[in-house]
Amino acid sequence: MTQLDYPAWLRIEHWVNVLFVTLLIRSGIEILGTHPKLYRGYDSKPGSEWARFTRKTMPTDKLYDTLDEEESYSAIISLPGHKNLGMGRHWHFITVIGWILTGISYYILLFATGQWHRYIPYSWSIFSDAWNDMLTYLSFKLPPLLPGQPLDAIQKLTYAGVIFILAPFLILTGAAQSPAIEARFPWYVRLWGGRQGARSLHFLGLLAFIAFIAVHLMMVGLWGWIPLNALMIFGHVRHLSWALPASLTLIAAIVMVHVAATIWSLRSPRTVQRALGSIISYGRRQLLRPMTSRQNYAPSQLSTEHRVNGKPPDTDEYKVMAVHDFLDWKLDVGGLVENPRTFTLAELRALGGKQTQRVMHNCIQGWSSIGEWSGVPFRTMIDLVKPLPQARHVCFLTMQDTGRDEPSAEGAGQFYEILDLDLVRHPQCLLAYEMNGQPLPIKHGAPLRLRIENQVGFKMAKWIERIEFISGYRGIGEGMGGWREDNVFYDKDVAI
Ligand SMILES: Nc1nc2c(c(=O)[nH]1)N[C@H]1C(S)=C(S)[C@@H](COP(=O)(O)O)O[C@H]1N2
Ligand SMILES: [Mo]
Repeated sequence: MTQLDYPAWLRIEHWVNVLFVTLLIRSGIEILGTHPKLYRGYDSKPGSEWARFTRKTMPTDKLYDTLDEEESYSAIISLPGHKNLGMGRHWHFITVIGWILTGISYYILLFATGQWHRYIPYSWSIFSDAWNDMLTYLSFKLPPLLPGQPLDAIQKLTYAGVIFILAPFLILTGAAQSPAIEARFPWYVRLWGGRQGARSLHFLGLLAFIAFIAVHLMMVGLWGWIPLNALMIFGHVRHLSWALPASLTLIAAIVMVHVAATIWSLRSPRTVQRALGSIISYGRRQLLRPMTSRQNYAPSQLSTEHRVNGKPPDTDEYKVMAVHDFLDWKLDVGGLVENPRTFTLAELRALGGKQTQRVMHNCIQGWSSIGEWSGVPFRTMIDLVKPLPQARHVCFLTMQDTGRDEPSAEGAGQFYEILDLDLVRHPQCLLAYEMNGQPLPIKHGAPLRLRIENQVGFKMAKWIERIEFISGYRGIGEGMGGWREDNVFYDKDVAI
């Protein structure tokens, strides 16, 4: 049998893993804080949460939106803290890429070198051994190690569980929260008991990981911090006196990375967004972009309540239009097209080819609901206006001025979002004027909003008044691809 020593790759990957897992935990808590409530099933009906991490109560007598529910957590527990969902996501995703690559190389090396003997049990007796170990620990003694192995039975089982079950479980429940994956493989969401089920399980996985870390640290202390750290740092116990300073130095280095990431994110979020976003977007585009939405939920699955994000235009002009059922409203479609057009709502309705889809809405904050939307498929619009060859993106401009309509928002100016042309050609990309068989309600974007089912909610502009085909967007707003990207540093490619 292979000698179960501590080869260099094992030691290096152990410490890299400590860095990645702690970054994932803190950035994950940041993401949780933006909608600090957990639900079962598919949707997040207000009041139906089984856990909440906020003391805020929401008004029942006036319209509030989901940004009002957001919590600001301290940077001690979240990365970077203080309501920075965009930054939290950048760190979560960049780290998960590194974590998955480390994990894959770890699996390969484990099996290639025979080190898997550490973790894979040989016989069923390991369970009774583990039980005995547990009793031994409870009587404040240390149990025997397995013959020829560096671990006792309970440790071996726990490590196997963390490496082969818990880590993949976290990755799988994470993936189940990607709108692109959900849209393409609705059965996969069902597997986890729905979108909110997956989110809740992802959270329970986090708790399990935290519990593991706590017990692991306790065990290392119990069995001997110094010799075990010597093994995990140097691979042998010949320099015992260096083990304590070396382990403290490593821990300090990991803390330094956290502090640097936090300060960097709070001081220059734009740089973090650009640097991390470009790597993440690349990966996401390769993996998730090709996924086409194939959702068609049953009418019985429609959510009875839909949360709202964004406050409606607060102008007399809009209110008068609303009173007149948007008779005076017009949609301009132009930019780099052969046939610029203007439509009234009646003209849009008369276009024909009305499409209806029952789909799940995923807000970047983590809440979801299933709704039925009807309107003009965006492909019909493309055929009508005929984009010129140089058109590569589409900009959706709205009647909402965030500074005016949502003074608590972090940013100001006209809300707009830009999507790549290949995305809006997807079959379930819709200019919706109806929701659940009724004219679109004001809070959900009347008279016209976008539905793009393999993306996160913030790309689906509500209260649209103009659509422009463009060749690039660096000159628009802050040049990041939308109001949210400009003002709150969200990533542009939001298929997860
Ligand atoms: N004009 C405008 N459109 C918007 C928003 C906004 O603030 N302003 N919020 C977006 C976000 S973040 C989400 S999740 C969805 C919410 O849609 P709903 O309010 O109909 O549920 O709208 C999107 N469209
Ligand atoms: Mo959202």
